[in-house]
Amino acid sequence: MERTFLMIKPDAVQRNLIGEVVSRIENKGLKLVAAKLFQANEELAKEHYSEHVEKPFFNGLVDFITSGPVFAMVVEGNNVVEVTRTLVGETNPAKAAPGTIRGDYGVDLGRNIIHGSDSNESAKREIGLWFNDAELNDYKLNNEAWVYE
Ligand code: DAT
Ligand code: MG
Repeated sequence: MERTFLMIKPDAVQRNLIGEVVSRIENKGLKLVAAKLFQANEELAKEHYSEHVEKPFFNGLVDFITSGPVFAMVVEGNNVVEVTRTLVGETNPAKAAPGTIRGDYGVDLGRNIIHGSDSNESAKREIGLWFNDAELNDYKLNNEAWVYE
């Protein structure tokens, strides 16, 4: 089992979409290991998006992500990075397929509803930035044998 970091962004929090998005993650069969509504400061936002520091959209992205609370999550499952990136959809909601979270709820690139780690290494780094060990819950869901072969 792997873990990934997912974050419902301030646009989706303001649009009352937390429940809708979390439902999709639960319905998929994945397990929530941690979750919190949390307003990031500039330092955390810059660290989280440090791979994009040279991009022209970096400052706007940091402003957006710190503009209100996000709903940060750690989610566990087999192959969870790939599974959740597929669930989330393409970066630009205008191009994301219907049925994906971004495809169903977003329109503009800078208001794309949710973040999901893009590799196991990013997941590890991002989980460590947003959560401490005591916030990560180790438990077993009793439906696992019905999700995984
Ligand atoms: P993703 O969130 O799909 O991993 P990314 O890591 O390339 O995409 O970019 C991080 C976020 O930055 C993305 O969710 C939205 C924003 N973004 C990406 N490319 C952008 C661009 N060309 N203009 C404005 N915002 C952009
Ligand atoms: Mg990314």
